[in-house]
This record gives sequence, C-alpha cells and structure tokens, in this order.
Amino acid sequence: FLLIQETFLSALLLLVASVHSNSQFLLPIDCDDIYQHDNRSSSGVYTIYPGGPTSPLNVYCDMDTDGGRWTIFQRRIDGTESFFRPWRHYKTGFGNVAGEYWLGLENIFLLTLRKENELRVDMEDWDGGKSSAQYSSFSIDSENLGYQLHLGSFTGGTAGDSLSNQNSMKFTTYDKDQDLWDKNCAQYYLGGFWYNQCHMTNPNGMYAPQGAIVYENVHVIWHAWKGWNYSLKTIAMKIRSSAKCSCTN
Ligand SMILES: [Ca+2]
Repeated sequence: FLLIQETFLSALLLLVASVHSNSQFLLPIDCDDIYQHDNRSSSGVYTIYPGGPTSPLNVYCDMDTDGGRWTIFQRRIDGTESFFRPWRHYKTGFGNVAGEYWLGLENIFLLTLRKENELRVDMEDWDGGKSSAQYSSFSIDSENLGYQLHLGSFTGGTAGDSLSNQNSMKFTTYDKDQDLWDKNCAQYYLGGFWYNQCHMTNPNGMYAPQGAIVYENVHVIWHAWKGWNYSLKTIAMKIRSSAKCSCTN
C-alpha cells in the first residue's frame, strides 16, 4: 500500500513539475511568442495565454504584414458582427476570431502589461486600396482606471494619423460614459472606443457595405485617409512586441 502511495505521489509531483515548466517556457503570451518559437508560422487563429496557463485565449495572428508577429485585437471585414455593444461585452470580448471580433479590454490590458508593444492599424477601401498607420507604443490601463489609452508617437503610414487625438482617453460604451463630451460619444457614434469629444477615427462604428453613408460620423471612419463621409471596407488594429525579433531565418 505504501509503495502504491509513493508511486502515486511521485507521478503527481512529475505532473505538477511538467505543468509548471509548461507555463514558464512553452505557453505563448502573444503572436510574437508563437512566431519566435517557429518563424514558419503562417497567419491564422492561435491560442495564447496572456492571463496565465489556465486562461487560454483564441486570437488571429498576422504573420505576414511587415515581418509578422502581430496580435490582432480588433478586426472588421464584412459587417457580420455587431459592434454596438455594452461595457461587459467590450470588457470580455466578442465575435469570431476567424472573422470579425474584439479581443476584450481585459485581454488587451493583460497583453500590454506583459510586454512593451507598438501599434499598427491596417485598412482597406472599397476599390482595393490599402493603407496603414503605425504608432511607436500602445498600452492601456486596468479597468478601475477606465482602460485609459496610452499611445506613442505616430511613426508613419499612408493613412495618416487619426488616433493621437484620442490618446489618454478612457474607454466609452453606450452604457458607460467616460469621454470628454457632455453627451455619450458611443451612443451618438454607434460604437465603443477611446472617445474624446468625440473622434477622428471610429473603428468600432457602424459597418456600411460599399461605404454608403447613412448618418454622419457613425461609420468605420479613419478621417486622415478618407474623411468623414467614407466607411472603410476593412480595418484591423494589431500590436506586437517593440523588441526586435530574435528568431533566426
Ligand atoms: Ca460624455
């Protein structure tokens, strides 16, 4: 009996040790980790662990654009998903990571807590045109600080800078007003975002097929590229570690 117990105990210890080593060395925090582990990884859906080994999170990794390693936290491509949602949805995330989704403010907070990141926003118009905007750094605060946005300087991209105006803003949804307008920006511009009073870009606004505008300023707008009266066909917001890739090719 004693022997069986000892065998069981050592097996248990082995299991604990292996789980422990997995969490420390193998589980990826983000798409950067996945690419560093295998630089032949292609773009697609992967599981990451920004909240630790017991909190797996599916995400779409962009392994192609400008060297890859991008963790996408926001993506619009076809209007299948509603982005006019309450605080609790924006907090935890929603949508389908193979299509349109928001990764969740809590997950974005954890991702930017773990590493220093840069931001890239990629977008497309309805005539096959592509454009982007890049920022030197990106992080957000915790929920009790309103998930406040901390954006570095605009570092390039033909779309121009439409996000700096919303730097240092807290996050606002139609049921939680933390913007600087006397009304609620999310309610009026039909999204959830880091609104000022209110926006120069509205990535989570109303999706408009063919870019058709129904009401002013409520659509998927990036003002510096297309102005107020144009709703983008696609937009994706993505982050990656500012540290250079140490992967060998
Ligand atoms: Ca307000």
